[in-house]
Amino acid sequence: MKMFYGLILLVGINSMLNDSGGSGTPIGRLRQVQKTPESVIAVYDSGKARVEIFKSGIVHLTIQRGDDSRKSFAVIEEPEELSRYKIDSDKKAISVSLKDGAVKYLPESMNLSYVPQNSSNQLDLIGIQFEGSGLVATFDIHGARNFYGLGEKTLPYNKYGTCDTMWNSDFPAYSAKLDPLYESIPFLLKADTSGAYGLFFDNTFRSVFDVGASDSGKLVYKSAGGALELYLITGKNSTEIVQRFSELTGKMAMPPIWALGYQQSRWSYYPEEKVLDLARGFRKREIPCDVIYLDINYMDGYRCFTWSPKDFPTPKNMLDTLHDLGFKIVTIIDPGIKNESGYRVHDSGVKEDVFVKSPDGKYFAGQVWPGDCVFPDFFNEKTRKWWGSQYEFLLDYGVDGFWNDMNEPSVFNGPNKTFPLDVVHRLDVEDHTNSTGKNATVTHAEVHNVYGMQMARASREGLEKLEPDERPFVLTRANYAGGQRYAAMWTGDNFSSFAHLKLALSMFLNIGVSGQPFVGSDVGGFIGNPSAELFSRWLELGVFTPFFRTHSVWDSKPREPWAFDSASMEVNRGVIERRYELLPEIYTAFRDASENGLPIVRPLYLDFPEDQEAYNISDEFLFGDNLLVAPVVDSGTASREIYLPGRHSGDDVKWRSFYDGEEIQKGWQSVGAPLGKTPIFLRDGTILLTQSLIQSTSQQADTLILKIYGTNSAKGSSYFDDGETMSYKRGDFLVWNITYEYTNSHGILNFDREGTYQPRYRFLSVDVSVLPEQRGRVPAHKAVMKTSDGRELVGEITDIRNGVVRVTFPFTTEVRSIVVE
Ligand code: MIG
Repeated sequence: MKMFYGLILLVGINSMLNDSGGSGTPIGRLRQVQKTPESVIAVYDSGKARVEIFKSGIVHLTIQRGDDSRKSFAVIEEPEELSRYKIDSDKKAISVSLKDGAVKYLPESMNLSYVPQNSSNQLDLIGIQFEGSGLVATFDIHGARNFYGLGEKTLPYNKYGTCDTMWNSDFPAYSAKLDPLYESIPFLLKADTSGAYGLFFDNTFRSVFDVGASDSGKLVYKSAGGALELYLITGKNSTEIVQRFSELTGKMAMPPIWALGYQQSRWSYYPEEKVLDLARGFRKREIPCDVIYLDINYMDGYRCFTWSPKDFPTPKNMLDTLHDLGFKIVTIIDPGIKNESGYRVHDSGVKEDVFVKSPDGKYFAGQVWPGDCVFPDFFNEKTRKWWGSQYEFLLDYGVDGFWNDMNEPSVFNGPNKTFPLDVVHRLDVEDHTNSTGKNATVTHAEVHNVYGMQMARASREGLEKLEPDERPFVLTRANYAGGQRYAAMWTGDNFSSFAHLKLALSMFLNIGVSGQPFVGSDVGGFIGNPSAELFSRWLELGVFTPFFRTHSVWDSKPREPWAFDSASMEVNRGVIERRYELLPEIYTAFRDASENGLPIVRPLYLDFPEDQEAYNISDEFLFGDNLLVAPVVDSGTASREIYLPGRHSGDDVKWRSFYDGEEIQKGWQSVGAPLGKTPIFLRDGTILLTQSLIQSTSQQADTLILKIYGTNSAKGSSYFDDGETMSYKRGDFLVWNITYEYTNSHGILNFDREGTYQPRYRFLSVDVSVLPEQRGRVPAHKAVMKTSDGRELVGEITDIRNGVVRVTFPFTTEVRSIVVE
């Protein structure tokens, strides 16, 4: 991917001794500045700096020792032709003017400055030191005090004043202060009312972000090795920056719709009869559920790609029955392969030579669940193909999706619970070039943070190959920037407490702006036992969590929605039902995220960048474009303080209660929130798309129900496809843009259709007078649908409840308009 024009003669490291430039670095003095079609390169005695532009708005600055380069694991874009931009370069300065600001690199001092167009917060790289094998880069942040992102992090929500480490780590029952955790996304978003920028440090070694913690005016970035690989992402606001970051590193693929349903997990449900009982338990009690998870006990002695002959003697029958009951099954798969000859996965891996090796050329072995294990080296294609093909075993039984755990990697007896740092990974040759073009290995120290992402990649690519027309579902615990392309992720082994419920949400918000929309936490907390109240409250958040799964440790008490008392079962059923009623909105939010890269669970500041208050709120969020959710994250309360944004921004947003359409004032206030009644709000002017109840996505809902939350006008849009195959990529989808106008005592809905997909609803209902001020005003004497094929259908009033009138028609995508009078 990266080609260098003008080979540089490597000068020995000794040149640093008589080195005057580059603040004492082993890079030496500036020799010359050269240009290629895509880059400007400053050549030093024994290193170089390179400036490139990605995706109009991203400046990529590399400062490195030597001449090696490695293909990024995260970045999927190519640099653009520099001729498209205004660039001046000479030995004094390389200056780039972009729409949102000016970036200047000074080759002599190795400093960089970014002067945004509309912000007081300039950013300057004021020093870079290469120390030992590592580097330290210091930035003057010019008074900026609001930083977000950095992926899966505990610590305070606003990263200013924190020190965060990138080193994928397995820490069960982590505390709210523990760092690092399972995944690393070295992307930092500065965002405040004056403007925003993003900093992506695409260096996969252990690294640390000291965001004003040691020196209140500085961001200090340290990495244990490699180069400064800085992508400075400019844009007019944080929304644009997050979008550009997702263009650079890729977007979530559209998941199968069943992965949006409610999911039930436990370490572990076994044996077979227990799993079947669980499934029947949901159906018997009419609590919707789509997926059951099998944790490590389904395997034979924890050997991947096997079934326990004792506890799962007839897996095919079990899966058939579960499918008949409308469930999908996800099984866990760990990277550790039992080091045992005679075990077919081990033997074929040895034959194909896919396992990670120590420097002495022998396989590295470490202890995990199966005992002594060897580990696939997911960094090369041969191994990834081998790994991917293993899934055929489980697919043949009918398993639907896969859960990759322990892939930090976590090794019970490894140094620091992982691989030794000198373990050798074999890269794809084309991913790593040096002057000889041959060096295709790296040490674990360099790529530790990417191991989990490459495992998820191997899993996804394998499934795509085995079942090309199915959308894979892969869940991963460890990940790196760009990993949203391969898998959903969950926040690992959290704890049953209200503090962790609150923490889960603030983690989702930062993970979301770091490019990963498909995220969730173990509902109820993995370790410990939630009270009935905590569990119901966590389910309430779960309804609006992209990945919605209850999961708990092996010694936890039962945690099915009915496991507490009958009153709480009723609450839990109602909460889970809401997920299914809102599925058209939720599915549409997934579609939007897969196209625009924005989070599904979205911090308020993304949509309200001028509202100062929005930057401090980590216990409320926007869900998709229309909803604002303020879950209760404290115990023993039936109300909460909420903040409705838009007060300072001069824009004309108005908020309404989801439940009765009442208008709610902007700003701070207290609202009622009894158990099961999550505070949910909508933007005034929304047509909300909901559906009648189903018990799982394997059923077709009877009725699509439009709810109009607008006085004089409203709009809504919804995306539909078959929910499981790739045919949407061939155009088989439907996007409906719907508008509503109220004039002359008529309400008129207009439907605009794109795509050919035919949803199989039987009825289309419209709740015409959700808003209190419309009750009586739209009495719905008569409602008439006109279709594009010239039909006129008279709607039937099927319900009048609390003054809300529901009119119902046969469902047809030919609908052009509905007039209510
Ligand atoms: O060492 O598979 O985070 O969800 O239940 C523990 C057993 C291994 C850790 C995962 C958790 C899972 C558990 N696993």
